[in-house]
Amino acid sequence: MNQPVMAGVAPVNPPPFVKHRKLVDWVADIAALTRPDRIVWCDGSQEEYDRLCAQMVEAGTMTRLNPAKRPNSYLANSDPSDVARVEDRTYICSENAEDAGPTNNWIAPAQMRATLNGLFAGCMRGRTMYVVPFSMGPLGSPIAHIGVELSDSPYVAVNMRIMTRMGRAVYDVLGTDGEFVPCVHSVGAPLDAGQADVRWPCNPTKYIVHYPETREIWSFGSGYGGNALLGKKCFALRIASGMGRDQGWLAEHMLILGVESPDGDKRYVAAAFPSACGKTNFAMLIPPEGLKGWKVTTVGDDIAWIKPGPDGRLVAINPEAGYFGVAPGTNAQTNANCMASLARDVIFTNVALTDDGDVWWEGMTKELPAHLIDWQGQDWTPQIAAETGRKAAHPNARFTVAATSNPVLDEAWDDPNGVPISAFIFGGRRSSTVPLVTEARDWVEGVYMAATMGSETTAAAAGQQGIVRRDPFAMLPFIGYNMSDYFAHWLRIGQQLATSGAAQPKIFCVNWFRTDANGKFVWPGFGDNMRVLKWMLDRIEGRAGGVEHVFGVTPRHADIPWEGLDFSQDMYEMITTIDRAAWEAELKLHDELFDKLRHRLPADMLQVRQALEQRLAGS
Ligand code: O2Y
Ligand code: MN
Repeated sequence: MNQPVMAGVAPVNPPPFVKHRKLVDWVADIAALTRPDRIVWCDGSQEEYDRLCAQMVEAGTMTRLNPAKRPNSYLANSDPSDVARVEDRTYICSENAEDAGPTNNWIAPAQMRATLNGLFAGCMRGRTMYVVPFSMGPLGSPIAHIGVELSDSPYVAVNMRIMTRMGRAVYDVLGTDGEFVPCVHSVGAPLDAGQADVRWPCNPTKYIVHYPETREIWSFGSGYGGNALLGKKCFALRIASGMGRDQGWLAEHMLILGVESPDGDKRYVAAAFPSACGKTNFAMLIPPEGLKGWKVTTVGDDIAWIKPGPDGRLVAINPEAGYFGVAPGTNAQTNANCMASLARDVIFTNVALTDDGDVWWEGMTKELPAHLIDWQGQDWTPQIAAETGRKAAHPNARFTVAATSNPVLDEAWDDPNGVPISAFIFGGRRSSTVPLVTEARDWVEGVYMAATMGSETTAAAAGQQGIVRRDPFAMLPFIGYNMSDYFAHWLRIGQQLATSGAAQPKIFCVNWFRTDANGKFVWPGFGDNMRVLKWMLDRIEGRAGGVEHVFGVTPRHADIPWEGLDFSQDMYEMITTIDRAAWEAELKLHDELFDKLRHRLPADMLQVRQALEQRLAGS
């Protein structure tokens, strides 16, 4: 495809398999603005991946790990200022501020475009601009959508190859005029002629910007994770949530797992938990010995796109093709399947390097290594750690690995038709108040439960840690429009299911994190969460009992399968009792949330709140 050459601008030179005029013109426009030295059209091949990794090893961005220990794997260490998503620099730039809503940062699109035009002008000088075509979801699936990321980071290009279906086949799906979401990314560190590069270029000024009406993403200044791999949080959640609202589907911060009973009955559930609350562990759960014969398989560990299928039922795909999981705390006990996934072909970011060329992070082994190079390139020993509190790995250190490395990958994970969803699970991290598990009595009550979820801030977002915040649907940092409209959209989806006669998935709320008087977790969690999952499946089949309380329906001790676990009635009460005073205080916090969201808040939410208060008063 011919493209006029502009003086001083790298030639666009699209390869013959690119037949999309609008795409080529857009690449030319962005090159004219950002002025890269060269443009590389990624084909997604192994050869290209190996070449870019070798280039980054040469540049000092990555270290190749000992192939005898960790074949075909790398360690990247970021700049210490660029280690997590930057929520305070993330914007939803809708024309109307009210459409972004009170939970999002908003700047008028024209003003933001003026700012970004200034920042992006010449920002790729001295660098290569990679054209990264990707499909979110199985190629050609009716549930999938396409994006193209232009980035001056080879780290982004190789991570996108793992995290998405990236490469040449995407152009075949795009054809001459297919739709794609344009994503522009720069680390914001142009190089003058002859200027030496740094290991991890980035810019102290950061902007992660979404234009929902034109469905564009612009990211400046960060090379890390969700800020830079634009298919993930930016596209698959913030932009896609708006597409879902307009087109009648859901883009959710949810894992998807398959559960198969010993009799071979299989169901799929989708579960939303706040960032770094063990979603990957739940998605790869190994049932305990006592529940032999049960099998859990992974469709996805972080994001679900859910659409009504041909028969009206909700079906889901994982739009991603890999996992960008938190390393610290992952070990053979907490997640053996994940550890097996990480045996080879991994990019680690911000973990520590062992003396024999392998990786280590806090919680990986009980025994501490005698010596490491920490995530900032400094010597680390257990003594240094004890004296200074310095971590070997950053708490938000990550691994990037292909879904196909997961030993319990579901057979339908790549099915373009998606998998039918039988239940939604919403989980917060609460040390008190919220019971281990509660079933909503109906869809509206379930939406209320999800809307009022509370959780603690984590290392996944830069800023303060350990503060409880409301995190509706675990979507607070990821919703691309007004949160109240999002609640209304969920209510609408429920109504549509009801009127179409398709079964509404049941909605459950879980809390693995209640603590005892000493602040210790009471529930063992991890594989034992299978016990709760089994109760949910039995409820779906109408086979299990429970007790109704102010908030919904919770199993009695006798309703949970306890084979192989000594968990007394007293302990169970500790994590399931409804404390009236705590709930009265909780309702006040719900009011604070609803007050913030009052402008477009659906009346249903206030009605459920009212009913809850009345039940509490009568309890
Ligand atoms: O810090 C980052 O950029 C990664 S955040 C992340 C990565 C994978 C899955 N979920 C999350 C999240 O913050 O929810
Ligand atoms: Mn997440």
